[in-house]
Amino acid sequence: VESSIPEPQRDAWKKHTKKGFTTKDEFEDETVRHIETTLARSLFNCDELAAYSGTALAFRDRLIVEWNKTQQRQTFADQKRVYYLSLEFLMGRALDNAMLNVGLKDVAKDGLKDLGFRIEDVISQEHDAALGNGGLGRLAACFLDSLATMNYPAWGYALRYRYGIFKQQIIDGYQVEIPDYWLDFNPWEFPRHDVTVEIQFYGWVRKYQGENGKTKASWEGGEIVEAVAYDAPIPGYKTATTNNLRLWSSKAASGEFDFQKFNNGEYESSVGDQQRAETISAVLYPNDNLDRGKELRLKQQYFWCAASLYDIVRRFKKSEKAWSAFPDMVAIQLNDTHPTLAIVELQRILIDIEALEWDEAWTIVTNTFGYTNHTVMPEALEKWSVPLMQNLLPRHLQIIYDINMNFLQMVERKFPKDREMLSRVSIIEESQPKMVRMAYLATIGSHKVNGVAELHSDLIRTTVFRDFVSIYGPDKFTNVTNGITPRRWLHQANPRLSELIASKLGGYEFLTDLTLLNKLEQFADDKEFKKEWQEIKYANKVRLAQHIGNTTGISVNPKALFDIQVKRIHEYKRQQLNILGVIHRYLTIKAMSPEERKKLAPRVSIFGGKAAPGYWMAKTVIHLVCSVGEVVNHDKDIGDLLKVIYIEDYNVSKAEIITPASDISEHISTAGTEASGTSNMKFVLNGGLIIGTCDGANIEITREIGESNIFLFGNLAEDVEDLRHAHTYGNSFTLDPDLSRVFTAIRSGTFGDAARFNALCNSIVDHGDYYLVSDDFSSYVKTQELVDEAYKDQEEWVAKCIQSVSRMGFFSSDRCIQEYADMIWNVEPLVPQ
Ligand code: TH1
Repeated sequence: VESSIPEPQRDAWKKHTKKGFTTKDEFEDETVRHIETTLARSLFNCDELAAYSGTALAFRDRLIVEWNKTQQRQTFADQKRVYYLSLEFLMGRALDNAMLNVGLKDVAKDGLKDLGFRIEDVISQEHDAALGNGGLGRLAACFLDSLATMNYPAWGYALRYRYGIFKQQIIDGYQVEIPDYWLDFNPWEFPRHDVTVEIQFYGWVRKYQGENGKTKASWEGGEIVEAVAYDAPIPGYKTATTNNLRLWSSKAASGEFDFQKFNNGEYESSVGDQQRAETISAVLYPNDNLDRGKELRLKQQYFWCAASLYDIVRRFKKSEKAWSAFPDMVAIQLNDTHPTLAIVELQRILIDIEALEWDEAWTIVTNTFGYTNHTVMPEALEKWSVPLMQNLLPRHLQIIYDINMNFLQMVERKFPKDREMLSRVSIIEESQPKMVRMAYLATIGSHKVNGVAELHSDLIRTTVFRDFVSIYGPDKFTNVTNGITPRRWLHQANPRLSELIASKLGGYEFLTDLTLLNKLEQFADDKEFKKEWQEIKYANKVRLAQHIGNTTGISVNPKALFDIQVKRIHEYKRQQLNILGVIHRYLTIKAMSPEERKKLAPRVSIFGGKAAPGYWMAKTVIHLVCSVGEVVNHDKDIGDLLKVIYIEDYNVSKAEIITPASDISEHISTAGTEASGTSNMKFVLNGGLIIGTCDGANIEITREIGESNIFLFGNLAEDVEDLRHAHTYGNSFTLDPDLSRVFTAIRSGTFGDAARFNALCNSIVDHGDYYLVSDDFSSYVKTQELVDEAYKDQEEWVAKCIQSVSRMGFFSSDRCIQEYADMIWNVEPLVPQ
């Protein structure tokens, strides 16, 4: 449908085109107008939530202007776009980010003050957009920020979950999950009821004779669910580029809602169909680094991939280019294997619907896709049962078999003598039932595969994808070390530090070229600068202490060393090692004389993070931390020397308060298990030091900031296999006496719930200690003692912090996006004007 306004009328149109506010007065005007008319409130009943809503709507209007222009510009430019497919986008709050990116936060601050509000109170009314579990989802959000800031024509595609990651309450020391219904009032999304796609499930495949006598296939029958697009603007920092994040929502297809049934009085079954369709986008699966193989999850994946590809193909077809030009116009990045079906769907569209030959289609497909691997944890590698896929996606399963056949024939030609190789690399695992290995499918269907930190990329080349390296050669496999956006994680979360840095560097250019931070290094010995630096850290700790006081009732001393571990709770991340260390510290203090105690550096051990609802051991760890806190925090012998805090409901907006307040943070995964980690980068960028293992991006952080600025400990990845072997097959297992003392205290009921905590101890003592807690315990404890010592010399400590921050330039997500753009996507920016 041609919908553009005819030339003669365009002047009238342009006369009324809105530019968006720029002054304080205009901001107030817009905000009050929204509060009074859009929200139908007045100055007699405008609470902070209404003030937030009005402010958000005023900023939204401003974003829309540039958003529309950006989309037009990108359409006219007719150049390659990037599509980032991710089942998770952990966006957090949008208002603060929008204010800073368009450079009008100060205007809003003054305007809100005029209207009777404090900007912080208004900002904190916003509900986090929490469509993700942890690092993988937050990485996708940082990438969107960088893509827009660097003016890349890029779209994000995801699902519009009605419920994001659950909210966590800690009740009597146990995690309780509360549904996160976040769509009540969401000014940032735009329903596009005219952008819909019909998505098919189940049914059968009909074979028929095509025009040229060839056998063709068509997917028929089954049921149809409708995908409706919802769009959210993604503003770049200090640029007019405002990209689009498109979220798909499921509903019963209009033709499908059975009015016949409805009119016949079968009300319930007709409503049931409706609800079943809506279930697809109802809820985010709350597992981080774990695949549970549920049918509804597969439905989500296909629904989202099919809708996104339909959209991408529709956009391409408008350009009327030849199909062979598709990879010149479209780059699709797969965030882990969750969107792997997009590969199969594009092949299906090209051969079944567009009638291309298999080989021609497959060349287009593989040139279009890139795949990012984020984990080597075996339980996280996705596999779908063949019978499940046969039932839900019969045509896709056939295409997967054909992809596999072609691939295996190629492998056989290349390695004719190696029969074992074929079963090792087959997409289909010959198990009972047979399984589709999604990581292999994603690798075979992409032109590049990347890991997310150097160690991780080396590991995947030598483990999961070893055979594929010999088949395709090493160039198909590459590394793009993760990064974070300095806009949110420095400028927004830590405005005072950002301002201090800007005052020394002569402006805020470092926010778009983080390597400029290196000019800070010369101030590492500057007395005055160090004092200001310390004051800011202290103020950030006071703020966190207030949050802790308000939410837990426990008062912590902001002068104490803040030791923080916040991330999803997982055995491989080893929160258990941390809490066992805390117990060791507690027992050690208890055994000290008052004189000895006086020499100690007071410490606050802060934990936070969600456990997957079905992960019993992770929940046990949470309970242990809370139980230890209950004892330690009320022990008169201990006082300020040790406090143990569990921060409830760790999420993006809490991270913005927590990260700037750390002295030391813990990144202590078993070597070789944490693909990258990204909070390690956030903490160092905010002037905190880290204690960590030689794992993930810790290794590159060490290389950049220098070994003397990080507290490394523990066994290396290369030794993990032998250590595990020794646990299982070795003769004797002698426990470190300190760890033994800790277990004795736990088992004797010092912290209550001895039965449950026994199981945790036993996983280490009797059941193979898969995560090597016992192997790393003593070096962990010793390294923590080094931290205590180092913290006493504040001059030296602050110098380390400044030096570290000055060397963090590499870890900007802008650098990642540059690498993806150059090495994988081959796309150019489109700079406004
Ligand atoms: C995480 C990795 O564990 C982490 O090390 C990395 O920094 C982050 O991704 C970003 O690259 C992962 N999250 C998930 C979530 C699911 C499945 C696999 C992974 S890997 C659901």
